Amino acid sequence: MNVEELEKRLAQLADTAVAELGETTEREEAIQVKNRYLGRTGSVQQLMPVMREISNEEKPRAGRAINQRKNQIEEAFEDKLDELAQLELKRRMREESVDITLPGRRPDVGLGHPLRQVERELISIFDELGFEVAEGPEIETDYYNFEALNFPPDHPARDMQDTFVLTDDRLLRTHTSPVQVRTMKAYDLPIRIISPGRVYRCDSDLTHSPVFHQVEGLLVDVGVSMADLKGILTAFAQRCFGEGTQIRFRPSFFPFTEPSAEVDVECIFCDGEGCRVCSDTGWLEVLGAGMVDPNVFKACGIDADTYTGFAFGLGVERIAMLKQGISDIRRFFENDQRFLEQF
Ligand code: FA5
Repeated sequence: MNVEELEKRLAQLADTAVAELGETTEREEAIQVKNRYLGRTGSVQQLMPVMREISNEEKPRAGRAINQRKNQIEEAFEDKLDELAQLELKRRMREESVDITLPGRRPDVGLGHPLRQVERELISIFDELGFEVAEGPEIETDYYNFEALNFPPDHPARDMQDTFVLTDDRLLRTHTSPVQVRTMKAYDLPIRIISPGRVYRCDSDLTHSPVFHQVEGLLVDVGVSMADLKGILTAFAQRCFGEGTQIRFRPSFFPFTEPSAEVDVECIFCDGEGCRVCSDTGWLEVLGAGMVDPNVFKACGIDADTYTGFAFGLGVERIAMLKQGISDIRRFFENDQRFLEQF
């Protein structure tokens, strides 16, 4: 074989090696092709004995041809490995990528209890009307819950509020009115407070719960009249139930207020027309109120000739039931998540 023939042979080998490498789709396959041509027993190596047939002058030219073709195959092999690595990378990116168009999973977020929501709203309404929050204990003495509020011992009015008695002198407070007494005894006049909190009565049906919440209101100053009570409660009703809501006072009795009234708001379900919720009266009862009885002032050391005041007490559950259209008070205390999540 002369040098021209060797060059031709090498060119053919290199062309087929490059073509075969071009066909490969796996790294292992490409390595096998390369070894078949450039390995120790590969096609190029098998041409080596031919060198003996080539004249000494032509040997350098033959050597250059061998190296050139070896490099050509080597380069095609390296290019192929790069190409396969790029394809592999693209495949993995496709498989492992995150689909950002998938809808996310919502975490369970805790919400305020419907009663707490209404209580907060009531506090913020009275805050706007200038009332500060005062608090008192849930375990009370007979003195603060009854005696100082003008309930004489053994007076039948005590039966109005069925009491959970703890010891001779301790009981679970039946209303938030004891905070009136505590505040009047502890603070200077004038006083303008509300007192939200939990109260207890031995009482249970669709509209009565043994544990419920009240918000007490108390305003004491010189020259406070029933007209101020009506003005504050009207402003409250319109903020709580909507612009233009009317209220009415019905005569009532509480030992600690004189005169006393029960206050109704115009039915928010029928705008006063009469419906099932208001038993066709057009009105809904929401709270008790009245002018502070002089005997209560006396118990608190306040001069009833100089000062007058009004007080009111509303049931938070009752207001929440009206605002949220709930017909059974027990729903608030069952902790049924399906119910609570609606608010
Ligand atoms: C009182 O408790 C008086 N302390 C309110 C008061 C304060 C009058 C200041 C005058 C001056 P009464 O027992 O009516 O009043 O209760 C007030 C409100 O609490 C009621 O209108 C009602 O909305 C709510 N309520 C009473 N009992 C229950 C109960 N068992 N479950 C849920 N709400 C109740």
